Amino acid sequence: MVQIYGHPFSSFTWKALIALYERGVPFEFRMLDPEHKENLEAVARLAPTGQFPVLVDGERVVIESAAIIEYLDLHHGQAPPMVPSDPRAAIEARQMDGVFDDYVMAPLQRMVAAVLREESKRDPHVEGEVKAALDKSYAWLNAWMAARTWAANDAFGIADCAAAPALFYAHWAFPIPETHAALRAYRARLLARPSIARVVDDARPWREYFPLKGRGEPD
Ligand SMILES: N[C@@H](CCC(=O)N[C@@H](CS)C(=O)NCC(=O)O)C(=O)O
Repeated sequence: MVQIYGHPFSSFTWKALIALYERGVPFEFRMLDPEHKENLEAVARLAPTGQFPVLVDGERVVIESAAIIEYLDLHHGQAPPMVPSDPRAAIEARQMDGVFDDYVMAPLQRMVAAVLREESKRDPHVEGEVKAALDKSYAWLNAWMAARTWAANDAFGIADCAAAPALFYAHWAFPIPETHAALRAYRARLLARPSIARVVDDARPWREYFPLKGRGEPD
């Protein structure tokens, strides 16, 4: 059976889990926490900088959430592929996967890293720079989503797997303005999807550990 190393509160673990649930793939979850040192050691060995999720399928190891999703498309599950098999349509899917990872999740991770640093070593410019980046991303995504249900190709796919955790956590820390109705409606649509409701619910016990909690409402 496929094994997935990750943590239920981790955004990139969500991305892989959503694809696993969407495609109905049975898997064994390998928890990354201090009680499971053997899992931490495995990930430190398998991923270049110990980042997760990591998928293990027999002898095969796949790192990077997007690569894991593409691997599942090819080898496991029954649903339509998360990345369309038509290479022309796949461009939009990969484009939007990158947009959510790089222009929503990455700035948020930068902010999380900044506040986890001890106070005397914090860079005072990070918050303003992250907010400016997210303001631009939110405005662009609001226009992109104006006539769309899902982020790419009119079908649920890899871009939505990336969007769900990115918009969930980003909105919690830097609320999406009410004027961005299309983007807010898209986030609500994502949260109503069963695969995504499941990862959100499974992560509830760790909410108090979100370093940016208290700035907005998660849902
Ligand atoms: N590009 C990677 C990003 C993975 C990533 O940033 N994972 C976070 C958890 S959400 C992580 O490993 N954090 C721990 C660390 O950076 O040491 C992917 O798509 O899988």
